[in-house]
Amino acid sequence: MVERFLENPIIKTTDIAPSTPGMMVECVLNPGVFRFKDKIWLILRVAERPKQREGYISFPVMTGKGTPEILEFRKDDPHLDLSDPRAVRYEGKWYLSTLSHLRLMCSDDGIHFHEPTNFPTKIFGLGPLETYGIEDCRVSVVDGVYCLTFTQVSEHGVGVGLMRTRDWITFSHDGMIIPPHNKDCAIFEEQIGGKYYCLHRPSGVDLGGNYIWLASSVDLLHWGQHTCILHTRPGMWDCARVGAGAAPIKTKEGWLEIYHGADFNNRYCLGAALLDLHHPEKVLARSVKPLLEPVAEYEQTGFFGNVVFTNGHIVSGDEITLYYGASDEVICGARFSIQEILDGIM
Ligand code: MAN
Repeated sequence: MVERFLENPIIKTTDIAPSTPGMMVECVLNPGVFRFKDKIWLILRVAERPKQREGYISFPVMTGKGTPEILEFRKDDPHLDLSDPRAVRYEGKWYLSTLSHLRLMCSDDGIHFHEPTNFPTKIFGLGPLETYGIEDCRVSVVDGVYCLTFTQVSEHGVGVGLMRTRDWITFSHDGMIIPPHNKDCAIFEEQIGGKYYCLHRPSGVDLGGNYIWLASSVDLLHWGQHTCILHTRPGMWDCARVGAGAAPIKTKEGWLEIYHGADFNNRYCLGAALLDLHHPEKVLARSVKPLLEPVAEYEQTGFFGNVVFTNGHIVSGDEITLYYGASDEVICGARFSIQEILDGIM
């Protein structure tokens, strides 16, 4: 049912120049995807840290002034916890082991990507809510405007930021639209009953769980009427956490959402959910088995193995071209038929 690109992985860390001298690109992952000027564009997440010294762990954090500062700890320091490669915990305080920014690339064929000229290609975290970086950007086109929702990370927590642009040259910075702990926010590309809608994912709670929620808004900035619509499922591939991918795809059967689910071993797969066209809080169907599982070598081995994660796709007729991060280290592509997905879940 899934056809992976033969060229996978299509973007690797060695294809990407570090943002500043002295940095190493550790991961390129989780791209948002959009069409613009007759090309296919990715807004990828580039995760960097300095070249590592033997016996030490070092990583950058952004200062409020927008310049990176390097923190370094001895690996044998008893106050240090490095049990998750994505995080650093020192004396009870959490940091990320890499600092992420967003990077633009474009392509004529959707397979071979290059950095465009005449566009600002790097978007860095700014201000106190983005000192640990910005991640996993979704791009929805709403009323002809590209709406970028992305994860803002800082010592204050993880929340959803919004930027908007028409031309990818000037951006409005609309700040945090959903406060911590929250991520995986995808805005629907059409209004339903005169309102905008989004999917989002609160997390890190003791009561409840990592579930997908729906919210509505009249201006894309202020979100309310929050409704929990999709839970994790005990014993299944999405038992520990679920989160939306990119903007839901409108089909005659309903809104088709490709989402990620993880189990308690942090194995990330992708599945589909179908939401009612007029009442998107109603989940009509959902994948029993994943649509995409980490089975290829590049999906099982890397910075954080056994992960396939998506937040971007292009739709053309019945075909979804899905872009995804594999093992949190490289970018891949795969094609699906919408009809086959619908037939498989209904
Ligand atoms: C998080 C996400 C992604 C990442 C996965 C797997 O849930 O925010 O950034 O790809 O974990 O590590």
